[in-house]
Amino acid sequence: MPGMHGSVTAVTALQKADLIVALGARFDDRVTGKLDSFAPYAKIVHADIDPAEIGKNRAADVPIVGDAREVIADLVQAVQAEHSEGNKGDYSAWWSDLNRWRETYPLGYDLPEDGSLSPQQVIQRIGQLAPDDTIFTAGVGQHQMWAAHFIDYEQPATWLNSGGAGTMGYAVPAAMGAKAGMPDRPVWAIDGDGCFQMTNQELTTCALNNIPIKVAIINNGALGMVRQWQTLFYNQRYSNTVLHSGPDEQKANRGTRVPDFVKLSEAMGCVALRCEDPADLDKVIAEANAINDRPVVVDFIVHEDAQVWPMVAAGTSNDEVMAARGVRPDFGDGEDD
Ligand SMILES: Cc1ncc(C[n+]2csc(CCOP(=O)(O)OP(=O)(O)O)c2C)c(N)n1
Ligand SMILES: [Mg+2]
Repeated sequence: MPGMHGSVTAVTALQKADLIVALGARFDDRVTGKLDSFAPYAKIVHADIDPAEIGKNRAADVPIVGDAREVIADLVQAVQAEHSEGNKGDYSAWWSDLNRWRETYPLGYDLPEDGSLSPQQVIQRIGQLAPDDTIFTAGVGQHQMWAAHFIDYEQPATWLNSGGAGTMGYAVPAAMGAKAGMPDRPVWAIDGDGCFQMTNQELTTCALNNIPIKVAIINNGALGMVRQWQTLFYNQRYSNTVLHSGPDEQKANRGTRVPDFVKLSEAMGCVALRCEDPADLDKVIAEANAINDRPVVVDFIVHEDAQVWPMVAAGTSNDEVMAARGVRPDFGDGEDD
């Protein structure tokens, strides 16, 4: 994934590429960062079914209007024709750069020191314990980025989210749609405690109409993504991002979170579970995986200060990607300037 919370390798590869083939891309600000410094060396082949997208943000050197399925087939033929002319290109130096960046800047996270649940670990374990054909959806915020980073998607169309459109509340209805369309496949909604409050009422419809989705509320007691910006750029002024009613200490506020998502979900006809202790994580996920006749909601009480890395701060250039906690990557060969 490139962009504001993309991997260092993906962001850097676009910044240093001399050719980008973009299929159905919007070149939105979450991907490009500061637009006039995005991919400065790249020629752009831009294919999109909507002619209004071509050249909207980034000028296309080769504009193609068409269905991606057909465009890809034609592009493959064109590349094969070049190859049979002997024009293959040598990408070994490029691949060794990419592999070095991948090894040096892998995605990762630290476990909280106070023994509370790590949101990244919760999401990673849900991904690992789910069958390969599971469909995942996500809301918008930190949990969305972690669901993109830490679940290994094994099959196409198993990751449904609103991307840069940022529509909070997407996870539950998207999961309903996926489950209604593919009733034999497990569907997990990875949701935030903020997002869940926008569309959770649809769970009543799930309970009444036999749409047994699974919902993981990554409950950090906060509008976490906005809180992250407040931590990093606004001197920890947590204005209007606190979703719990108790004091700010993590352990102290566990009992005072409003609403109580377990009671709320039970009231809507769901099985509701809560997990607060890392030692219970796998057991609770397995319990949720085993229930297939009713919607299940798991309230995972996670640490509120976990942050999403890497990050390109809003309005800055992708060249300024921070690998973690403000640390700029050092490519060791002058490549970082
Ligand atoms: C309708 C709407 N309002 C506000 C935002 C800005 N926004 C982006 S992420 C976010 C916080 C989401 O909180 P939560 O669902 O708890 O997710 P977390 O970041 O804590 O994982 C907000 C308010 C948005 N994308 N959409
Ligand atoms: Mg939250």
